[in-house]
Amino acid sequence: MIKFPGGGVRLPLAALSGLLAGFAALAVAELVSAAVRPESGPVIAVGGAAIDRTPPALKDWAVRHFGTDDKLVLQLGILAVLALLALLLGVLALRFRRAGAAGVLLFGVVGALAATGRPDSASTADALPSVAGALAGAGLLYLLIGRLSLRPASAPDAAAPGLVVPGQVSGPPARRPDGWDRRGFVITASAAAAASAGAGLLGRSLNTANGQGAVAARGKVTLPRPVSTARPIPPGAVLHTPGISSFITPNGDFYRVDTALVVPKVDAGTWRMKIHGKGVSRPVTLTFQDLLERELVERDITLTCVSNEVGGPYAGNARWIGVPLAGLLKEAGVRPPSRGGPADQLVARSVDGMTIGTPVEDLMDGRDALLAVGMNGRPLPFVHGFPVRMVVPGLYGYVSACKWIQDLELTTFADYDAYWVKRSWARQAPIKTESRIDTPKPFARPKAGTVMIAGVAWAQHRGIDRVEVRVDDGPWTRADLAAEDTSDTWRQWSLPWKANPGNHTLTVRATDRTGTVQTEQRTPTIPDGASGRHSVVITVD
Ligand SMILES: Nc1nc2c(c(=O)[nH]1)N[C@H]1C(S)=C(S)[C@@H](COP(=O)(O)O)O[C@H]1N2
Ligand SMILES: [Mo]
Repeated sequence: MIKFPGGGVRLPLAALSGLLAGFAALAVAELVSAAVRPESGPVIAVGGAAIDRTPPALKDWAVRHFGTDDKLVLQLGILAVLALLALLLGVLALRFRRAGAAGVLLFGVVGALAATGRPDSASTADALPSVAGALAGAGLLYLLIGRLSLRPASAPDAAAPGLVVPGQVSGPPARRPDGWDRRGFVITASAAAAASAGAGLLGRSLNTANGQGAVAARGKVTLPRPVSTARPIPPGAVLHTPGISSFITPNGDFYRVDTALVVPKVDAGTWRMKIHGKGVSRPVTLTFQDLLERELVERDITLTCVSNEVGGPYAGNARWIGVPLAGLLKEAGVRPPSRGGPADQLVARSVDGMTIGTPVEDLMDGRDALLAVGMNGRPLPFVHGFPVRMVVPGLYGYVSACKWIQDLELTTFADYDAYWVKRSWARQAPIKTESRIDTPKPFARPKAGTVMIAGVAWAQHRGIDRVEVRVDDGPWTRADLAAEDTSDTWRQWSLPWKANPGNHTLTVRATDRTGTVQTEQRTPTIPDGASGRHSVVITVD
């Protein structure tokens, strides 16, 4: 048991010192990160490292349960753990002053290792924010604990209280138990808190200012009119059943799945993308302007995440504007494997170090694989990959839809495993035929009578041929299918149902145009997407 001589108020003050030291460390790191690399402070670094190392099953669970909030939850979690450890280090420092300060330094090392170990880390300078922060924090803790240390009382011949042997009658205390520098502590603590707040705020605003150039550049982008516009959406393709997913997903409602704790703010004015690698006879480097000056096409394509559970929300349909990727690859001299090309994988690399590998054969088989620059009539939103991302009909996002692209490399699946493949997801992953009941919602309590069952079904690039619904163990009944926009988009469906009172299970299944019926075999999302049928249990009153 560690003893704290003259504990009392000094114990909570020591804990407070720990907290202040932690706060100072993070604030200084924030400020330094603005100079080294925007938004590269220790919490982001540790969070990023945690994301990279999270077992796939846990990450998948986090994505499912917190959705887009998973990153906020992670950062709040890290902050909570740090606060707790800071409190403990403060208390420890009261007894072992040097060890407490050294503990703060140790966290700096963890932050530095995390920062330099991230896939997008290019230099050891990424360790600077953590190191500087830790030095400031450790120094402050040492100083504050010094103020809390008991000063020798006026009697110079006093013995330390620890030397009193049990059984011996102790004389008057050699030090006054509260003989510490109250005034000094209050002054140091308040000055440090104020300085940290100042450094933190300054760092924050510098970091924000760093992104302003990119925001301004995006604001100035005017997308040229596509040479090939999307066919107008057929009137019968959009149902207006209340509760059904809107046919086109507005940008603000579009699902977001990525590993970026901080959304990259890429400046379109300085953006460059290289196409190079195996079988590339004419490597190219393109600017954003180069892309806008090419012939742009506009296509409706439904994107789906491999982490989407049966019935889950991670699918969205948008009208994309972009450069056909096949044409660019051909100009670079790339041939698909079926025409003797040596590369069977295109690896897209993003500014945040993500790598996504796509079969070259799929990219060049005539489907609308795009280097997208626009989403629903606007330049890509930052969260969806501004300035340039890939969109490939028929493939899950993790093998096709790299956001914030900065490099395209032709290679082989044998030679290179992309980010998610290293984390036990499949190398190749076409989207599985799926259907979802949007309405009624699970555990809804509609009134007896006619109830509209409705939802969406997708089998991108194959197309949906039929959707059927079953109530309890009854027969499969064909739902009314909305008109098809393209085989690359989802299809809405609905079925009016005469509902009798009681509990009912509604189940849906889709059949795609290859004749494949959505399997009832349940598989998890790992390694290549969930399968099974979506059911909803409701009570009819
Ligand atoms: N740079 C980068 N691109 C990425 C990812 C990522 O983590 N980083 N995630 C991929 C995954 S798993 C999916 S499903 C899609 C999602 O795109 P969205 O967030 O625009 O819906 O982006 C893909 N592109
Ligand atoms: Mo995904």
